[in-house]
Amino acid sequence: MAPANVHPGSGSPQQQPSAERRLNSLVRHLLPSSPRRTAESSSATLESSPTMASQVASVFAGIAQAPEDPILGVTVAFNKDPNPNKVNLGVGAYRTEEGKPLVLNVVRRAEQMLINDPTRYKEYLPITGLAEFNKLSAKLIFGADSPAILENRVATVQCLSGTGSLRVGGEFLARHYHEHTVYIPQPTWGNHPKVFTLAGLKDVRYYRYYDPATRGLDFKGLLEDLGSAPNGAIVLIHACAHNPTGVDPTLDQWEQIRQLMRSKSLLPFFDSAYQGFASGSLDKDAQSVRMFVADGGELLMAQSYAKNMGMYGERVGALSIVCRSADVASRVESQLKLVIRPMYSSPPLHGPSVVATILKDSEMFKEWTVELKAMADRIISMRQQLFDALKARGTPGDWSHIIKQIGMFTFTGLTSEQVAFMRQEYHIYMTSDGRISMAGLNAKNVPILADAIHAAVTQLK
Ligand code: KET
Repeated sequence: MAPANVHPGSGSPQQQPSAERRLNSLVRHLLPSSPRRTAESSSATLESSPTMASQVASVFAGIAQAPEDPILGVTVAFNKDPNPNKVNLGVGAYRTEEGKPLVLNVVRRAEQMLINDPTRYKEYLPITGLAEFNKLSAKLIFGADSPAILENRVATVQCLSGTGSLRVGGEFLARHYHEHTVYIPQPTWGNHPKVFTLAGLKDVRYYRYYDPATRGLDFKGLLEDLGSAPNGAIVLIHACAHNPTGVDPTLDQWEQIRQLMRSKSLLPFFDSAYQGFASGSLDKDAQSVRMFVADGGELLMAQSYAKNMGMYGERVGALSIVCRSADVASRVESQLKLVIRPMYSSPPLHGPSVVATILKDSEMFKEWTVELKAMADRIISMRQQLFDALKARGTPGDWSHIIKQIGMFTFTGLTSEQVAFMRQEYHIYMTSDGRISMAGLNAKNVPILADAIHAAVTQLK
């Protein structure tokens, strides 16, 4: 049956795909007649009429509601809370003393320079990203005088922040590395097991890392677990500022870990999401990684500029694979391209351009390190303030781990019930494992948090 009125220019019924034609005809049949109903207006009516649309069963009808992400879901819940005094200590994102997100001055300056440059265009980047950014990123983490860089043994590709770097690295290993067992610390960033499993490394296992009794490193457990791992297994290592525990090995412990791993040919996969946030020094925070590079062995490195340059939403990161020779590195890079191209083709341009502008200019680089140190120092002062506030309240328990742990988080030891209580009664939001993002604290909300912790530990034992 031909439609009574076809709007000029809307195409003849013969040009419409047949399923759409049948649907339009059904709508016309079901709807009360109107004087001028066209093919265009009929389909618009279908879409804008919830009653009509809901009468047709969805092809996705069987889909279950997925749970929110354990970390990013905290922000979703926080945003829904109308309480004006609510506090978000969930996601690891830096906030100023005024509780506002921070764009570093040096980043603003670099962005302005890029905008003012009329020679810049928006062509696709190569599959591997911005070459200059890749070189500078490798130097930042491995050191400008790194033998691996000088010998051209590093394959670096720009990726979508730390997560994307882990994912591309994981998929590369799943395709080209003989061992698919990957060891991650217990506990670790919640996304690690999912990223590796979906990348094709299906055998994800945990190694002991944290001892709740001492609130410190379970060094003995760590050595035992890595010692009994199959030769060649992949080991995910937090380069510094371990998330969520804020507990890092000492240099001496790193050395023992390195020796053990190399003796068993365990392949290190470093995750560096917080370079500069642990100590305030970029070089100091890269020491663990550089020890592993110095021995000439191979490793993977996932780097993120989300936290240390505040580039969160720009998704800027890099994956570097340190190889034994330049020849191997070049072949590795060629295979990384085959992982990336069907995934997202090529990475974005703006973020790495900003980062490269800063890294290559010694004066801007210096300005960055000053701003980075200021962020790290503010977090350290929040640790002291929270510790003092709990002491002043006589809150039961030893809270010295708040000042001992490093990086963005404090792993408080609060139970999930206590966390739920604090959300309910004080509108304080944190992850259910008791992790607090210290960067979300300021002089105004520290007393509220201390009151909440005090109430939680005294009322819910
Ligand atoms: N590694 C670790 C250890 C990490 O904590 C994060 C982010 C990432 C990688 C990924 O960051 P990216 O933005 O992809 O560069 N952690 C914080 C944010 C998040 O969960 O996405 C967090 O733990 O709150």
